Amino acid sequence: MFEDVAGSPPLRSNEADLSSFWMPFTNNRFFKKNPRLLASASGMTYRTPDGAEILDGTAGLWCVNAGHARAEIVDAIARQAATLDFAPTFQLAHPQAFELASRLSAVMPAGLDRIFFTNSGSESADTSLKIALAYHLARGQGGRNRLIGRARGYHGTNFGGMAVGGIGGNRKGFQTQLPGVDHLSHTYRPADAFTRGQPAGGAAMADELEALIALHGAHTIAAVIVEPVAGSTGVLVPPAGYLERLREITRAHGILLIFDEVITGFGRVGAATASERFGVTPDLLNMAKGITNGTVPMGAVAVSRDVHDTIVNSAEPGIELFHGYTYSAHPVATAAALATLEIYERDGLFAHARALEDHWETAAHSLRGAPHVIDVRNFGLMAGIELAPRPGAPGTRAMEVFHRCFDEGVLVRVTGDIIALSPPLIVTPTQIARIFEQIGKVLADLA
Ligand code: PXG
Repeated sequence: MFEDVAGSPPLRSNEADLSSFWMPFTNNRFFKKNPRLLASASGMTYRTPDGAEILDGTAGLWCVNAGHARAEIVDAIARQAATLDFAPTFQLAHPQAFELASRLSAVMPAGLDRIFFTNSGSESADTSLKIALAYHLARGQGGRNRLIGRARGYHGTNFGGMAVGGIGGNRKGFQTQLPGVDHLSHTYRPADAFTRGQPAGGAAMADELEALIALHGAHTIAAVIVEPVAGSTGVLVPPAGYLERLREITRAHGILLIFDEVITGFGRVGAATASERFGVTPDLLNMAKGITNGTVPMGAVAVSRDVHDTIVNSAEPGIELFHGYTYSAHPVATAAALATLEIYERDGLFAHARALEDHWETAAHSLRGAPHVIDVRNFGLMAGIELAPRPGAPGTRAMEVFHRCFDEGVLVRVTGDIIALSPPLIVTPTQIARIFEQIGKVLADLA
């Protein structure tokens, strides 16, 4: 509310503007007293409305993998909007939707060559869970309707993803959750602190799934969903053998395995997918974010031929899967994704990220011994720097690092007391040094 009264001080336009936008996952009351705004971006750099340059240590929100404002993507979006702004994909389609699905299936793990389009990671999560349920029903095993997620897992904020997610704060404010959901333990062990890359001992940890199967019965379980590397809760790297063992157990019991690769897809771990990097192929693989380099909302689920064919071939004549979105394979998002894949391939960005990984690891671990740092974790071009929380005020120490780094020109991301880093894959060694030096400088001077 504002008073438009003659004689009162002129209304600052930004006051009115800031009040209407209810910001997601934000302390709105704090932000609106201390706004930090981004006005433009190119390459590795954001600019504030005042013209200050901010080095992007987070690829926006884990999505701008090829760097900002790539001309080919910008042009493709503009051209597409002018040529075919929208086309339904219910009972109609446009050619680029098919082209993109084929191109995507070529970068997915072998066998995952059926693509369902969504508009976000959250929609990919719910889509993958629904496909898993439809698959078992189509096989005459409709009793398999239990879904298994993992503690500290993040699969977005829709009802399915929220339920299988393992973040208490994202669930406990909402009174209704999907029934029949259980969770594996997360894979973080404090004893693994400062491990470079993957810790050891993952197979034994994954054996916990056998215990859940013994508890519920395999005949009640539809799917297990995990992020190969948990991103949002602070870069939790899977211990060696963990994903392999999950695959063995799920396969042995007829349970589908879903990898949520919304963060790990498109080069973040030095390969097209974490599945490829770890050599473990799930039945369904969820994407979003980097699929369009963050430019236009889009997500997708890559589905195995068997899961797809089981559903499609066993359906009554007519629609086989009663699911989809107005904007599934939206023409503008499709054009952005095609241009993005072209850049990833032409510039060899996934291999480039892989080649930078050792350098990135060394730079990240240079913070070992810096004040408050109790762990450094890394995989691909991801790093988590965990700080000891301030007694009685968890989260405030990392939040202060975020604010001070921003004000001194480096964008980092924080979750709890963990600093999470995931730069665009075009980052240079000099920029990597700048990111970690900036964090070190702030930590040296932090209560
Ligand atoms: N799955 C995973 C693994 C994700 O990381 C989603 C699903 C949901 O995607 P959408 O597009 O619906 O937001 C995500 C999203 C953070 C952060 O700070 C991470 C995400 C989103 C916002 C912030 O770590 N990941």
